Amino acid sequence: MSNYPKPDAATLVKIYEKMELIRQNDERAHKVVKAGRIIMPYYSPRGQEVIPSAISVSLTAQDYICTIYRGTHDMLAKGVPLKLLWAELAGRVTGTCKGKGGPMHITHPETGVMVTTGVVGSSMPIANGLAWASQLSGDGRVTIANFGDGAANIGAFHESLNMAALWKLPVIFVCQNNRYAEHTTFANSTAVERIGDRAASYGMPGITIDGNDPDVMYGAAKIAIDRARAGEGPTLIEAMTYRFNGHLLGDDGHYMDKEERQRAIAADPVARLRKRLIDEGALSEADAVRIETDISAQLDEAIEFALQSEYPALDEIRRDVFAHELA
Ligand SMILES: Cc1ncc(C[n+]2csc(CCOP(=O)(O)OP(=O)(O)O)c2C)c(N)n1
Ligand SMILES: [Mg+2]
Repeated sequence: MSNYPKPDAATLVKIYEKMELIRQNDERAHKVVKAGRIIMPYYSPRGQEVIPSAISVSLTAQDYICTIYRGTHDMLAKGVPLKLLWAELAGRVTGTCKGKGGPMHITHPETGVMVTTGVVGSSMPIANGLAWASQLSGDGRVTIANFGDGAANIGAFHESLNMAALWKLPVIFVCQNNRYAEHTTFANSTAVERIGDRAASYGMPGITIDGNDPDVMYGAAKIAIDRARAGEGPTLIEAMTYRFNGHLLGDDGHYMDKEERQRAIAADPVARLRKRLIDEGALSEADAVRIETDISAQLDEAIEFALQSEYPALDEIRRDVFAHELA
C-alpha cells in the first residue's frame, strides 16, 4: 500500500468536507426522527464516512453508484442534492422520487445515485447492469457497487463477481465491512477472515484495507477506478470500518462489544481528519469552522424545504410505475 497514489492537501480537504456533511446529516436525522418531525426507518452510516468520501473524489458526476438502505453517506459523497434527499426522506412530492420511494429507495440519476433497494445484495447485479450498459455504449463511466459484510454471503455477490470478471465490466465492488449484519457479528456469520480474499475465486484483484484511513481508501479506490475506466475490469475492495450505532435508529446496539465500540468512537475518523488537516496546515481552524457552519445552514434549509413541501397527490400513485402512464 506504500505505492498507492496519495491524495494531495486540497483533495484531503474535499474528503473532509464530505465527511463532515455526512456526520452532520446523520446528527440531524437522529434529531428530526426523535422529535417526531419525520417518521422513517433510519440506518445510520456514522463511522463509515471515509469510504464514500475518499472514493467519490476520483469519480465524475456521470459515474454511477449503487448503494443500500444504509446509504446516505454514499449518496451525499456522490453529490445528491440535499433538499431533494430530505424531501424524499420525508415522503414529499419534491423529493428525488416524488415522495414515492422514501428513505429505502433514494434514487437520483442526475448525480449518478442509482436504484437503491432494501434487498440485501441487490446493489451488485444492478451495478453490473449499469456497467454493462457503459461497456456497450462506450460512455467511459464506472460504477461503484456498495454493500455490507452480510451481503457478501448472499448468492448475488458470488454471481455478480463472476460475471463482472468474465465480462471485464467497469465496476468496483466495495464491501463496507462494519463488523455487523443486523445483530450478527462478522465472525459469527463468515468462515473466511477476509472477504477481499474471495476475489481470487473470481479472477479479479481483491484487497482488504483500513476503510477509515483516508489515504489508503483514496489510493485503493483510485487504482480500481483507473483500472475499470481503462477497460481492465472489476476490483473487489473490502473496506474495514465500524458501525457506531445499532442496526437502525431505535436499536441501542446492546449486543455490540462495548469496548470495541468505545474504541471505534474514540477514533472517530471525522474528528481525526479534522485534527490532522489543522496540524498539517492544510486547513485553518477558522476555515474548518466556516465549512461546518455552512453545512449546518444548508441542512437547515434542506430540512425546512422538505417539511414545507406537499405530500404526493393521489394521482401520483401510478405515475412513473407503468410505461403507458408516464405522462
Ligand atoms: C435478501 C434479504 N435478506 C435479509 C434481509 C434482512 N436484512 C436487512 S439488513 C440485514 C443485514 C445486512 O448486513 P450488511 O450487509 O452487513 O449491511 P449493513 O446493514 O451492516 O450496512 C439483513 C439480514 C433483507 N433486507 N434482504
Ligand atoms: Mg454490516
